[in-house]
Amino acid sequence: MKNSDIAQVFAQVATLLEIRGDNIHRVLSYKRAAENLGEYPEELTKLSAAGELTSIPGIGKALAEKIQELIDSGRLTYLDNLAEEIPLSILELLKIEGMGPKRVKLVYQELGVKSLDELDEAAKDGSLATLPKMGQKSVDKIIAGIQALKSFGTDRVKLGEALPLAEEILEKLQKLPAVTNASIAGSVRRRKETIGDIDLLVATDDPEAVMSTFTTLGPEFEVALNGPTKSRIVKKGLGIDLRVLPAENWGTLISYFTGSQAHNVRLRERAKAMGLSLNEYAFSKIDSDEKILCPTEEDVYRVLELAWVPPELREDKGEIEAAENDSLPQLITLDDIRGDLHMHTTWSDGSHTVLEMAQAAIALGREYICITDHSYSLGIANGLNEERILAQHSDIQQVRDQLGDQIHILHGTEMEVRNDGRLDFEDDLLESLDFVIAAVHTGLSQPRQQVTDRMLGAIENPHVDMIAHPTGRLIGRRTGGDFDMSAIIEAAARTGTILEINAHPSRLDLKDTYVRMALEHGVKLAINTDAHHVDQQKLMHFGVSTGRRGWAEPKNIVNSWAYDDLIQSITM
Ligand code: DGT
Ligand code: CA
Ligand code: CA
Repeated sequence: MKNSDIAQVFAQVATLLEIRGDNIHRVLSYKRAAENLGEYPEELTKLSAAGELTSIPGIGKALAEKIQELIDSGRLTYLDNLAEEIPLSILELLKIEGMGPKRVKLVYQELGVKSLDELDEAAKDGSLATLPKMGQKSVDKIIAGIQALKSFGTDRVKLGEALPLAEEILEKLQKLPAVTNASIAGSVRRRKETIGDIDLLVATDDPEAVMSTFTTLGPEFEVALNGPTKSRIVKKGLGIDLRVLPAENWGTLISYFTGSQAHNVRLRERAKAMGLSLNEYAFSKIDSDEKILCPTEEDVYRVLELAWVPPELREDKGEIEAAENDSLPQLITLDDIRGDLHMHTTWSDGSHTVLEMAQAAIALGREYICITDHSYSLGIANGLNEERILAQHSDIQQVRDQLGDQIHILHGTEMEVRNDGRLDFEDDLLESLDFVIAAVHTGLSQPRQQVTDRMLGAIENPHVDMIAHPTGRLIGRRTGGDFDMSAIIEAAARTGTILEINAHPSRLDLKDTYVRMALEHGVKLAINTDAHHVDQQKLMHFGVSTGRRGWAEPKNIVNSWAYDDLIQSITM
């Protein structure tokens, strides 16, 4: 049994408990356990054999016994008992926008709905609309949500899933002796937020050896196509293409298969205007048979008299013109990032203490972090009230004293913007904090004007420094609030409020296109991990990629600034 399988069982328990309306602390302890187990770097089966399961953060004796039962028998009696009360199949209903735990429970109890298809039916035959607090608008939203899930959920996967798999396979191919070049291409190289299929490229003089390794990676991969220069394997519905050419073709090969298609069309047009044709093998002179080989990608752009274009920009959104005028942006890089302004600890729903989060940040080379636990009206996350915020202050001070000048630790909050637009804390308290984040987590399905006004209210508050994950979307799951983004961007620019690029691969919010829009209006941005676990601090690069796709430079990203400059900017 894999760690992720065990984690999934615990996540199911947490969700079933939540639907049942169980004690919040119990729900959270299973959620935390699921997170810790899924991300645990060593195999749990090995740990259990050594009797060391309780050394994992968040795993006490009772949970360790449950893990043991799973490893020994492949089942968990506790989950089986819960599933007798509430069928497991209804968990998929939670993936639909507008379906929270309470509604899922209601449709099951009142209508006997326990699958997507049954919910679809109930929505369309009118029975769903008979439930309390369920107007026709909600019903329509649910129908749309089911449709979105059906198309979105099966077609494309998140970059956060595709990139690690692509890197894992690439590493195996790179190790082969005859491989001179190997790279990820396609939308993964461009770091699009969702991926249709993975594209891998290899330059070698021994294609057979490469293909044979690629088509025998393991039983989880189905071989869909096995050719001399092109093969395709499939893992759980996700396709992985591999193309192999000799090293002399590498530049044109990687340029061609990185795309995007729109960018390639522009490159070919430009080639044509210069009397050339361009494909994955080479440039060819149109009036003769002469070929121009490009061993590197830089060569391709040089032939076209263009500056090399970073893959994240290759969408035909002005990058060709910029490459022509030598005015491409100096994009933000992971190395530019100095701090992380949004993270959680065990004070609310995080898995690690302030000290552990700070130490992990130091290990990643961060110069500053901000501890931003949830505020009290987000009960599900064990949010802090005023009293606990004050208590947290001494905790943070202690860690500052202990770590000295290794890192700056700011004390902040991720404060709820409540459904009626009021904020969780009074101005006095906000004034006393180093950094104030406001966030909309609930009521995201409110009408456009209402949900936008709530956000604008937070932006206009002089104590609010930043808006977290501004649209509230979860990729592939819910589209986020129906915000008037122009109004929000205008207000953020005018008030100097920072908008976040949340680096979690399920969020990437602001998304690339809004990043670009915000920058065009002079909005300051921050790229934060929103880590609930020490390991999640490593997800920063996904946010950086999103920033790059939105043409962000270091000057636009406040947490790439020196500490003193950041402090000056937020206390202004
Ligand atoms: P995806 O897989 O939907 O996330 O997006 P891409 O960009 O990875 O698209 P994919 O896998 O169809 O092709 C990889 C790149 O190869 C694409 O960006 C441009 C290039 N390419 C080569 N031949 C074709 C073609 O016939 N059609 C398209 N659409 N792209 C092609
Ligand atoms: Ca692809
Ligand atoms: Ca492909």
